[in-house]
Amino acid sequence: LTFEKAKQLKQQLTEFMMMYKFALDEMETRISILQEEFELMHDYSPIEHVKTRLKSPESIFEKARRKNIPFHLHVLKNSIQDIAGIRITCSFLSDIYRLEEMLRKQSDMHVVTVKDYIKKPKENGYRSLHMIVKVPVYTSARKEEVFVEIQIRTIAMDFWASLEHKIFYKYNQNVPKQLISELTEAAHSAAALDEKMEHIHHEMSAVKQKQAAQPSESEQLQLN
Ligand code: 0O2
Repeated sequence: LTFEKAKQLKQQLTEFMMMYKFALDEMETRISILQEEFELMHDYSPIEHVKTRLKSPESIFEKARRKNIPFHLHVLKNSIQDIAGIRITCSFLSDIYRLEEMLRKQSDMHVVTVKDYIKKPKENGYRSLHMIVKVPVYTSARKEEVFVEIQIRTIAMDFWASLEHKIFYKYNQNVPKQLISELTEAAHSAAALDEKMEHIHHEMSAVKQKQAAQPSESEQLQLN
């Protein structure tokens, strides 16, 4: 490997990573527009918070090695679809699907796959809605469709997933049986909490609608 060749490879890797960073910037803007619009129209925010992460070149190559994917940038570009990741935490279950619908309606963004681990949780209890989308990124030289993985979940799902992730790494993937069953139990409790919160949310919305349909006290006095 000559110095010139090494310099060229480094430049190619920088350009490769740059497109994912721009794709995340693009997605963040789109999501914040949807959030602001929703807040103005419905008087509450369906999104609690948004977090983005860019896979490091090391973990991209590690994943490629694990999955037997050749180390060529043009192959990695099509085979590894979660280099750019965005995680959206919502308050309520229905907000997750509402957000999915809003994203699906964006005609210049292509939804590649959706994995619904809420309707069909993973065996360990993991729940989340995963979408792989292709978002257009324009640079001075070209337009590129870039893969982004969007994970949408509730606060309870996020709470569970972050603890499970920590435990998984702490025990270097050999989690004691007792802890696994406790985690699964906790996942069921989190799911039950989400159902309960959704129910209360619906009841609140019904009350709000009823109040909006009724004349206010001053309007009532004027009527009399
Ligand atoms: P990170 O650092 O969070 O991104 P693959 O991505 O190919 O390995 P697959 O089946 O295509 O696997 O992906 P899948 O099932 O859609 O899930 C990938 C991501 O979802 C993971 O990314 C996690 O972020 C999250 N996830 C999936 N299952 C679990 C789980 O059981 N527990 C927790 N805590 N998170 C999960 P990474 O790359 O593993 O890590």
